[in-house]
Amino acid sequence: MKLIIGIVATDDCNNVVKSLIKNDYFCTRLTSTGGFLRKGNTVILIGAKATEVDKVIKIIEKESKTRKAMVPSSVVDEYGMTTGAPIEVTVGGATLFILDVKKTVKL
Ligand code: 2BA
Repeated sequence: MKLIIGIVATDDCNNVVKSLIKNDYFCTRLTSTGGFLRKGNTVILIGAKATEVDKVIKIIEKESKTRKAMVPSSVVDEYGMTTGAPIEVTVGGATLFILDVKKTVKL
């Protein structure tokens, strides 16, 4: 058993979750905030068999779009980055962490 922790843009979350459910995967969504941009994003937890991990990754990949985001001047100033002008960064599609699960219990 594996735990897939996916961080996705909130705009993509509904499509990712819909597609996971349609394909018979169980998932949990947690509202979260990016540490750097401090914009809302969503963490999706998916418990799946090790043999299913690649299929889950494909579903998330298909539904998550990369996008450009501006780093606000306040963040640029706070972290003392470059000239203090706003910076454009590429965000997403998704950041995934895949962990081994020792035991799963549903009571
Ligand atoms: P944020 O931390 O708000 O980061 C948003 C985007 O800002 C990142 O996109 C990246 O392009 C840029 N960025 C982040 N930290 C930076 C830094 N120290 N210097 C320069 N640019 C930086 P993504 O890499 O696609 O990350 C999207 C979101 O996924 C992140 O939002 C964060 O919530 C999460 N994330 C990404 N990598 C992570 C990691 N290694 N551990 C935990 N969370 C992660």
